[in-house]
Amino acid sequence: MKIQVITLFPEMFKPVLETSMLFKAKDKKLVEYLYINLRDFGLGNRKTVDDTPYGGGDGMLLKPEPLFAAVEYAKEQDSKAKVILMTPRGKTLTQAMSKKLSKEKDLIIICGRYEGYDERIASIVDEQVSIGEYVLTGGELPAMILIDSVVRLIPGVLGGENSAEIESFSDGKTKEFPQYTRPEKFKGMKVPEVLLSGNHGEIAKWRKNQQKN
Ligand code: 6GU
Repeated sequence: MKIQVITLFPEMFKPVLETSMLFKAKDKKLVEYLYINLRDFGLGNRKTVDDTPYGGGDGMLLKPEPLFAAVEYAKEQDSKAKVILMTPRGKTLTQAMSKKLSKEKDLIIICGRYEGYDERIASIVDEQVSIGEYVLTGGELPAMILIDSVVRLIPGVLGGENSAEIESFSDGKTKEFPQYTRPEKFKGMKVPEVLLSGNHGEIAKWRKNQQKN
């Protein structure tokens, strides 16, 4: 999967996407991250990307021309990619959405910034996505969250786990059961007896029961 990110702050992504599983996914060539700096599509000598809102109001909005030009550039690399706009006004990201997106061939993700963007960008976007009921300063952190949740579902990314195991949590509602590792006793807290029993039937029953709480 090729993921192109349109942002004014490409440097925010590298520490996150170049670490741990997200880096391993790239290293295994299961995913490719490309950053498109919106500033490069800014207008005039000053590479302007924002302007004041019609009708008045606080703050600046991302202008349509640089946004359209950046998306057109990304589409030239990848005409079939799905275009996603990160915005607090979008549909809230769910595990089901991530699963669907993980089956896409490629993605183009636009990060909103400042106080907003010119609404006309919506006309060339396939989906508007939010990550929850709160407002952040920009779409960069939400984009990284979306990328993390999508990339881990690409077959081969989570090497050690089998897909059935991933599947069982993939509705996003079924909680993971609590787990323990050595030592058996730590600061007076003991690992539940059933997990030490070797009785696989009882262990499975206990885990299922724990997921209901
Ligand atoms: Cl996608 N963007 C911003 N700026 N704030 C958010 C968000 C997105 N999702 C939740 N809050």
